[in-house]
Amino acid sequence: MTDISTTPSGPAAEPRTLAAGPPGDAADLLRDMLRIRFFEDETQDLFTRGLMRGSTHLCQGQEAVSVGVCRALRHGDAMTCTYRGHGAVLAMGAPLDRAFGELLGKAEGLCRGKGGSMHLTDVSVGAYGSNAIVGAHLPITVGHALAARQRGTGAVAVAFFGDGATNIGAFHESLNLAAIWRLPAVFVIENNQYGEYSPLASTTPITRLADRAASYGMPGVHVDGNDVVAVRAVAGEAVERARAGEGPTLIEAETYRQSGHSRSDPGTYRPPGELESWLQRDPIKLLQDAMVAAGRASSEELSALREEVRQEVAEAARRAIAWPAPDPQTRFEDIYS
Ligand SMILES: Cc1ncc(C[n+]2csc(CCOP(=O)(O)OP(=O)(O)O)c2C)c(N)n1
Ligand SMILES: [Mg+2]
Repeated sequence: MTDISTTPSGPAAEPRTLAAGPPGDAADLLRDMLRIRFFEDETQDLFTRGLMRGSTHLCQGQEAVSVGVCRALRHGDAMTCTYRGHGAVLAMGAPLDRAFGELLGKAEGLCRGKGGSMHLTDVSVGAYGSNAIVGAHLPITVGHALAARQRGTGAVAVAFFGDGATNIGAFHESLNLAAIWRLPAVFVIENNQYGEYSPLASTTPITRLADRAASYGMPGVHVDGNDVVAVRAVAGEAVERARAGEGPTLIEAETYRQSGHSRSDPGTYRPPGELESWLQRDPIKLLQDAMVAAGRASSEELSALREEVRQEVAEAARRAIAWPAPDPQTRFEDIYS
C-alpha cells in the first residue's frame, strides 16, 4: 500500500493541474482515483486472505489515465481496455461491489463471476470488455466507432492499451482503418514503461509512441499521464474531434506501473530508485498537493475524504464477500449463445 498522504511542503503544484475547473471538480476526480486505488488495495488483500483465485494485473499509479479519459466521455460512448482494466471499468461507473463480486467468482459479479479480474465488463456503463489478448480489442473499438457512425448515434469509441500493444499487428490495422474511414475513435496508449518484464527501450525503437500517429495521418498527442486534469483536457479535445466527424486521435499518456506486471511479479528487474522517483509523482499525491497549493482543500479535508472512500470500498468488498458461492448448476450457462 503506497503512502498517498499529502506532502507537507511540496512538490510545487503543477500549475496546469488545478488552476482551472469549477469547485468540487478536483475533489470528484480525486474521489474517482481513490476508489480505484483502494479497490486494488482490497484486491491484494483478497488474495492474501485466500478469497480470490487466479491472477490480477494492478493499474496502481495509472489511475489518472483511466479517470482523465473516462471523465471526457458521456453516456452512450463505448470503452474497451486490457487485463489491467480495473481502473478503466470503475472509471466508467461500474459498481464497486459487483466488480469485487466478479473478482470473487460470485453470481452477483459483473459477468456472473465467470470473467474475473482480466475480463471485467459492464455494458450498462459502456465498458465493453477487458481483454487478455494484447491488442485484441482495438479492432473491436473500430467496430464500435463504425457502428456509431452508421447508426448516427454520435457516440465515440475509446480503447485503452499498453505501450507493448503498439507493436502488435492489430494496432496498425485498427489505426489505419479508423483513419482512412475517419471514424469517431480515440486510441489511448497507457505507456507505463514496461511490457511484462521488458522495459520499453528493449522492445521499441522510438521513445515517443505518439509519433506513430503520423503513419496514420491522425494527431498524436503526448500527455503527462499522472496529471489527471491534463489527461482529461487532451482526451476532451480528442473526443470532441471524433464526435465532430474529424476522425481518430492517438493519445500517449506517460505513466508508471507501480507494482509488478501481475501478482506473481515482484518487479525486481527495475533499476534501483526508479519506482521511488515515480512515487514522488504518484497521480493521487500530485492532485492532492495541487489542491492544497491552490487552496482547494486542506490536508485534513483530504485525509477525511480518503478515509470516507476507503470505507466505501471496504464496505463494497464486505458485501461481495458475503454473497453466497454460485450454484454449481449454473457453470455451463452463458458459454454458448
Ligand atoms: C497477443 C498476445 N501476445 C502476448 C501476450 C502475453 N502478454 C501478456 S501482457 C503482455 C505485455 C503487454 O504490455 P503492454 O501492452 O505494455 O501492457 P501493460 O501490461 O504494461 O499494461 C504480454 C506480452 C498476450 N497476452 N497476448
Ligand atoms: Mg506497458
